[in-house]
Amino acid sequence: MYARRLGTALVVVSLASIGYAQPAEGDDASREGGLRARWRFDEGNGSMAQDCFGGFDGTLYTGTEWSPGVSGSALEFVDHGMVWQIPEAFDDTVLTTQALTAAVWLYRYGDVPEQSGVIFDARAQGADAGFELTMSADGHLTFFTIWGYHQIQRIDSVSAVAAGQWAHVVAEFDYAAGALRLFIDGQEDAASPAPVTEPYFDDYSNAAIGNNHWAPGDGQWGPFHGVIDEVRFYDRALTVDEVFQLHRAYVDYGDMNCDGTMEFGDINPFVLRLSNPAEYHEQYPDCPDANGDINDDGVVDFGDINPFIALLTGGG
Ligand SMILES: [Ca+2]
Ligand SMILES: [Ca+2]
Ligand SMILES: [Ca+2]
Repeated sequence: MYARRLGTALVVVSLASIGYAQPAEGDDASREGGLRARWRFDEGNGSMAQDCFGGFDGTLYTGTEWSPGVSGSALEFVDHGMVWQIPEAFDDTVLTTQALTAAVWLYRYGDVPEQSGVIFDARAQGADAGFELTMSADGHLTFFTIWGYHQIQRIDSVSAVAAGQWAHVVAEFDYAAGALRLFIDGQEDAASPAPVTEPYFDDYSNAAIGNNHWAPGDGQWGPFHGVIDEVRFYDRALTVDEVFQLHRAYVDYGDMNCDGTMEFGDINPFVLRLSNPAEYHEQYPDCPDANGDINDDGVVDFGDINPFIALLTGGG
């Protein structure tokens, strides 16, 4: 019934004019105070991953592959894939407020049944300080901070990050509020108390993205097993609304085939996403669900049909 109604509505759309405004990406540092590092992975080739904000450039370990990203290019982390040798000053000089937000886009392959992967690793040698963000084999996130030997404050996500599509993940440590929080696709997923009284930053170990940063020495490889893009760190806890807006800053509303514009070619993919999400993700593996969530309620469903049409016809 819904498909029939949708089909009728889209015939009407085909007679109308098109207007579409590309969302701004939100690069303006003054609007997002506290940004301290940002790895865009947009180089697309070479052996370095530049931090375009803080200058904490990392080196690609042999085997790290460039890949299409949620924005420009990204990096694939399987086997020995890793951005490493991120200068140790990253966490002991820029995160001195004892509050941090890590934000990252992830594309989880989900085909490794028994492996837990590292997203970001800033633990000190000897594990007496630092923090780490990881993902379990079934897609659940874990974020923890360490202060003093083995004094771990940890939070696990309630939800699993879906495999085979892009997801925006944010991990926060908020000293003032005494809380750890995790967000998935702009929505708070988990929160827990964190009565921290000691620094969590380490002062003598490099950081890494996508793998255990000691693996070249100890052989304990822990690849994320997927693609990571747009890694950001802030020296404060972003608000719930800021996390939501940061996620939305990357969304190309209505661009269901991810060709960079919204036009009539997006109608059939939009209908497919509504009627058969699995088939949609098979056909458009690089497209985030959020592109179809036109009304910003966190799901792609029939409530997005009218906003989609409005956007397509320039009325949205
Ligand atoms: Ca990128
Ligand atoms: Ca399109
Ligand atoms: Ca929606």
